[in-house]
Amino acid sequence: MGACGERPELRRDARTLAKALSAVERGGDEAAAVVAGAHGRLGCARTVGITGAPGVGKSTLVQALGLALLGRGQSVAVLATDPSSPFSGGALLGDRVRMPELLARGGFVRSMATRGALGGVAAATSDAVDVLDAAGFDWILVETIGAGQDEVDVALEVETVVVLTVGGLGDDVQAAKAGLMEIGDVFVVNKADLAGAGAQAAALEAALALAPPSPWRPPVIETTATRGEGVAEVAAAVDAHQTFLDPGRRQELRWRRTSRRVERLLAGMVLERVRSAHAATWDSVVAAARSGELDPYAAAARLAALCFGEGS
Ligand SMILES: Nc1nc2c(ncn2[C@@H]2O[C@H](COP(=O)(O)OP(=O)(O)OP(=O)(O)O)[C@@H](O)[C@H]2O)c(=O)[nH]1
Ligand SMILES: [Mg+2]
Repeated sequence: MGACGERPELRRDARTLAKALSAVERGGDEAAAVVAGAHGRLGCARTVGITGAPGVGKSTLVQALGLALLGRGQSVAVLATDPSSPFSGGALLGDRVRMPELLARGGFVRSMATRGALGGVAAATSDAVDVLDAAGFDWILVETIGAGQDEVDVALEVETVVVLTVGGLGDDVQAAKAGLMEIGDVFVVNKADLAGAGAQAAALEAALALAPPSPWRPPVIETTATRGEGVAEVAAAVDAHQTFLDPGRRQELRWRRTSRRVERLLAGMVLERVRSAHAATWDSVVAAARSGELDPYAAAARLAALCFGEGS
């Protein structure tokens, strides 16, 4: 890992990047080759995830934050993941279209559909982050819908997680329902121009106060992303969290992420191997589980035994 300030010319040829990201999207050997090519040129980009329920203003905030970072003379790539593609098939071009200013100012924006990639959307995201990191971007902003475990996994692929909510949806802390309280480093209540933002911010503060003491205390910031209000505060909070991530903490994050990534890929590979090498048995065991003849543990154990050549 060389000195980040002395990296060679940015490899931001849009076509090369697009090809590499498409390979990552397809997964398999192609993705493996792209990731191998990026390996050894990683670790210089700062990575930030922006997650939250559909429509809370993630793309709007990402663009505004991206513009603030570009304004410092730094380079910015945005990755929008689309984990629920069957339901939001139309979102593919949407995120590009929603960030015209960022594109006009030289930001790179890419939406990813990750159907079928080995290890799912989190695997494809980490591969794509590698591609953009190796390409020399200073900042990689990952937008993802915070709606379930997949999205929590995606958020764990980045260093700084920004959880976006809005007010006016009742007393519940939306972030808590989606399992996002634990992973947020910065909490943002967007649409502060509408009613309920203050109450939502107070509810978040109250929920955070219940968390065990930790060396990083996540701030709660109100924004009106459409007007750029509060965006400088979000950028400052992201900076502060990045500073908090001293080399030791950053290294630890990277280790944990790498372990998860290896495990995820291994699990996917083993599953694929068993499925293709023992297709007939696979079908019959799954059928037996479906009919209730085998319980799920017994079915999984029987298929697992195939990996190690024990029984059939
Ligand atoms: N009033 C108000 N509207 C906003 C604000 N920020 C975003 N919006 C609007 O909210 C709508 C959704 O914004 P997006 O940025 O597309 O939200 P998103 O979270 O990226 O949406 P998905 O990617 O579809 O989940 C758009 O019509 C925005 O103009 C804000 O601060 N105030
Ligand atoms: Mg969006």
